Amino acid sequence: MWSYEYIIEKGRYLAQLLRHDKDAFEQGKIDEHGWRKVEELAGLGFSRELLDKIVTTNSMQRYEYSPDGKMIRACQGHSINVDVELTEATPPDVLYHGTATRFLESIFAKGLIAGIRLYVHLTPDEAKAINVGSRHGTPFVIKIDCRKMVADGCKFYLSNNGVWLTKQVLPKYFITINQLMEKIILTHLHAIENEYGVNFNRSFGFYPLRYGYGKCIGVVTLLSSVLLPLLVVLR
Ligand code: HQG
Repeated sequence: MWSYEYIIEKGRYLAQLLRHDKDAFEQGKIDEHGWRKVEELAGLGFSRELLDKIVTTNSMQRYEYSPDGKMIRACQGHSINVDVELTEATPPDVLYHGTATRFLESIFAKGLIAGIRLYVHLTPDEAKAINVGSRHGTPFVIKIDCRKMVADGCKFYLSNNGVWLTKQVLPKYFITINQLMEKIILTHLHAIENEYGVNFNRSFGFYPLRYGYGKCIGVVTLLSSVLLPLLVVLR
């Protein structure tokens, strides 16, 4: 009886009412655990049937009812300061964050920050991360070394709808950046090898990238500033 578009539109409005309605939170209409009365939402155009339809058809299972069915809340994604009783859990070794290329400069400098939301959102599903990123522009997926984060004491929470949440992700945990840096360094190394007919791997008997991109930058700087001019002269 409702069109797909109508349900999507109402779902978006519901997300706003449950995650970001600061006035309602301050007036006590949303409790400390994020619950809002179904009865009150009826006054805002959400009949019980409509709520049922939104809850059951929502592709990401964003909403849940209280056990007695009298209240409803969003599982994650809030900007209002509620405690939705998230479960602390150990994440998979790798999770993805979908963003847009226009944010990368700031993200590479500061890391991933929660912004207006309470947490940074991560997913084990790379395709989903691309979708999330494309909402903001040209998508870019950052791969995160959660194993290292856990080893360093960072906490992760798993929302009831399967989204992984953490307070922030520092750039040192971005596997993507390491990979990008490796690619850039390798490209330069190969270009230098081709240009000067040398093979660093053979010549020096080790593979510099094993030692991390920080040291590699040092190696490349050293090669380009000292050794290469020397090679050119000796040749
Ligand atoms: C970016 C959806 C500049 C961040 C999804 C993102 C998700 C930075 C944007 C959920 C930054 C925030 C959340 C930094 C992060 N500098 N930009 N240092 N750190 N950003 O909408 O993750 O459909 O608040 O990369 O499934 O896009 O709403 O977060 O691009 O789980 O249910 O700042 O929303 O769920 O955007 O999406 P958002 P998000 P729902």
